[in-house]
Amino acid sequence: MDIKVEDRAASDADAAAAIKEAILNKLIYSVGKSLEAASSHDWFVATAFVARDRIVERWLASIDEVNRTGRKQVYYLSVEFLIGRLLFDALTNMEMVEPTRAALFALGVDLDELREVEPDAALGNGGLGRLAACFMESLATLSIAAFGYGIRYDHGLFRQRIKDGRQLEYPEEWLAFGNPWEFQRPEVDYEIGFGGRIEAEHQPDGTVKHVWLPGETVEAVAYDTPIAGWRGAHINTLRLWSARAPDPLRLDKFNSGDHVGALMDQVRAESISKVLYPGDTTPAGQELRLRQEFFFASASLQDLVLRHLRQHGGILSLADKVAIQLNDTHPAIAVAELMRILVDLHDVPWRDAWAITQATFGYTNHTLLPEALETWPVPLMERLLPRHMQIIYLINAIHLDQASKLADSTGERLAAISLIDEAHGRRVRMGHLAFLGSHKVNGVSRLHSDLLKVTVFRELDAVLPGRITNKTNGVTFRRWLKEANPGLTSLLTEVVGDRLLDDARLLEKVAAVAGDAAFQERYAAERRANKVALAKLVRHRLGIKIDPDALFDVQIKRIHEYKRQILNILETIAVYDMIRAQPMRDWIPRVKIFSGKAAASYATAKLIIQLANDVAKIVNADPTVRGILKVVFLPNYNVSLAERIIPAADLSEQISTAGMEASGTGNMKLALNGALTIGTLDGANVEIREKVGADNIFIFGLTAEEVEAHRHRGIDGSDAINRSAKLAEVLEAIASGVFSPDEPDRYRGLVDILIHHDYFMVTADFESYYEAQRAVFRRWRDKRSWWRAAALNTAHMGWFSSDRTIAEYAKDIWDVPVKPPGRG
Ligand code: GPW
Repeated sequence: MDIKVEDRAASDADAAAAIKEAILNKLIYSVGKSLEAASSHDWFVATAFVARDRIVERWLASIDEVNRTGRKQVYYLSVEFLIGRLLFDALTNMEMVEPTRAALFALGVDLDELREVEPDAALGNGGLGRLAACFMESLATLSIAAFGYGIRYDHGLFRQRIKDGRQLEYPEEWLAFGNPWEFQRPEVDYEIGFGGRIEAEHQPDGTVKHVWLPGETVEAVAYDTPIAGWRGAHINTLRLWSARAPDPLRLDKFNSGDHVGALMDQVRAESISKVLYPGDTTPAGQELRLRQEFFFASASLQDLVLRHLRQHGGILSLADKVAIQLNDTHPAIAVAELMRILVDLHDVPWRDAWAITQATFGYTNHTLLPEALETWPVPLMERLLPRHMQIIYLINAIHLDQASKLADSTGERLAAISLIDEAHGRRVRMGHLAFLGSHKVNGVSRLHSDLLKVTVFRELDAVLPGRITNKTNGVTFRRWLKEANPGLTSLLTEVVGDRLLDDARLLEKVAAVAGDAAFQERYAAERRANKVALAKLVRHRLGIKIDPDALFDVQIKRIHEYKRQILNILETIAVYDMIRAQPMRDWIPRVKIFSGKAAASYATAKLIIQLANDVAKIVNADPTVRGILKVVFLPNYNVSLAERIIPAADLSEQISTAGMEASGTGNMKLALNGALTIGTLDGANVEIREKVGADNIFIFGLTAEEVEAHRHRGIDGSDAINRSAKLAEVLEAIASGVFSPDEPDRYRGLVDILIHHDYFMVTADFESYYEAQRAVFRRWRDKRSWWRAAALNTAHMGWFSSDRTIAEYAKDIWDVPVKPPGRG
């Protein structure tokens, strides 16, 4: 036994020595710096290269294995991949963290400092993009042969600064110092057409062949990033497309002195992959967004079809060897593009092409919000993608013809299921196109999937029953438990064994010790260390001192009216009023932590940010409060900041208007790390409650059904306000300028909305939320009971691993085998 331990120590030392050599080698020969001259960034790049080398060896082996066996490939098409930093993902999954730490230590470098040097790859807005990143990791972990396809934006999600309480947006520059994880593939490029015209060629056999002659072409160039699964068992590729002009410049123009004009075509072409989510409030912005969507959908399809033909010879076997998942409707134009490829380029008869298309695609819906369901004006589609518009019309004609033969068909129903929305100035419904073109359509939580059947896809579900299924979201525990919270993970590993990250369901074993005083003490100690670290970060970034022993009440997510940060702010003010009324009561110290970005064009959301900051300013400076209540708005929320906040959170705010949050995934990350949830019965909260038990979660508010009924009766908030003196007082304070003395009317409009047009049910849910918060306090006073509940949350969250989610997709939608990790 002793010998074995010594052996392991010796081999750890060997591993560290080898990594040290490799890092030095990279620093000198790949970065081109001496030890003395190297900056932290140079050390980061050298270390990343060493990790990458290890990954690349296995990557090539994975690709070889997939080619040899000819097994089915999964393609995940997503306009967003919110990956964040990759260094710890790579080191963790290659099981290199400790030897790398030791190697760097021997070189006088601190791994945790290097970690902070890496910029976040923020190629996504929020939950949808982060889900895609978690899925990529789980796909590799389960040894599924998969590609992620997306866009390599030069500038990801904007950097947020808060000035005088207001959000300012700045361009984000993640590529400024290069990207050590990616491989440019200049030889992998495809022509993407736009505009132009269609020629109909009459064939000898009487059929007509359509040839699209685009008026403009752009090139898509591939950049590949290897994604390592847990324990490095399998490595997949994230292939992101960058736009190039076919001609780098117009030399004739340049030489005639028009130096700027010579670059015009290049600028126009490259604007496609310039920024994530270009503002779409103008027609030009909308057109750019559609160009982005077609650009990456077409490049991805051309690429995967070529790979399929090389591996398997004929196009007719496509659906047997390829599964394509559409991450929301953003890539939905791929349905028409695949039909064009099959029918126009490979002469597949329409009916067969349609069968292949449907068998190949699956579509995931992530929202019920009408304004988020994509539709494109028919004239824009006709101009930009004329052949695709023809194909969409034909798909629609056949679909409506079939539906009209059903017994209960009505004109109203046909209008509802048509690919063309005639009611809002003729628009193509991309959700409908994705639905028709797929064999399975899934929502992202049970409640959401159920609601899909009675709301947006009610009529389509009636005509095409059985297509809608549910796949409740999950998160990768490698990043959101082990990397974000290594201390807690060690403790949990002691309890459940070192296969914890191979099989998250093992966490159930923690339930047996949740009431154990010694375990609770260690659990709480890990939590406290994380809170001390977050307090330090808050102090450093904002100059605000917060008490690590206070209750950290956290709401971190995009700022949106339906997510109801405002409800949280109202409760904050109500508590502030109470503290001022009775300053000497035995208040429980609490810190309200907000973080999140508002869309640049979303005025109300930006006003909510300002209100949070204005309230923070007043409350934090009030001597009567004496630090009992602190309010913190942490700027520039991103994946890396989430990794710092989540392990330090005591209370997780998941308070959206019921029926509006499709799933949520932050709710899962927080509960996994031991925060108790205060939330509505919305999205995945419903399933979280089932798993962790109703006693270990604070549920309040109207249900989705009640919200619906309430809206029917009207959305005026006056009644609710009249019934709650507290709420009336809080609203009056905000409206009269207590928190905006420099501009007393600043929030008058916001309050008016709550009073007269409370679509999001803030006023209706206020009292119930307030009471739930009081229940939180009562529980917090009983620390044994609190830590037991926290540990039970951790114990019962195993089901929310994205490994479980991906295994379900593999079985029910893609029909591909999975190989769980850690078993040879
Ligand atoms: F509107 N989600 C998101 F459905 O982050 F497309 N961005 C989006 O554009 C959309 C959805 C879209 C989120 C949902 O709001 C959230 O509830 C869900 O957990 C997440 O997608 C992943 O499914």
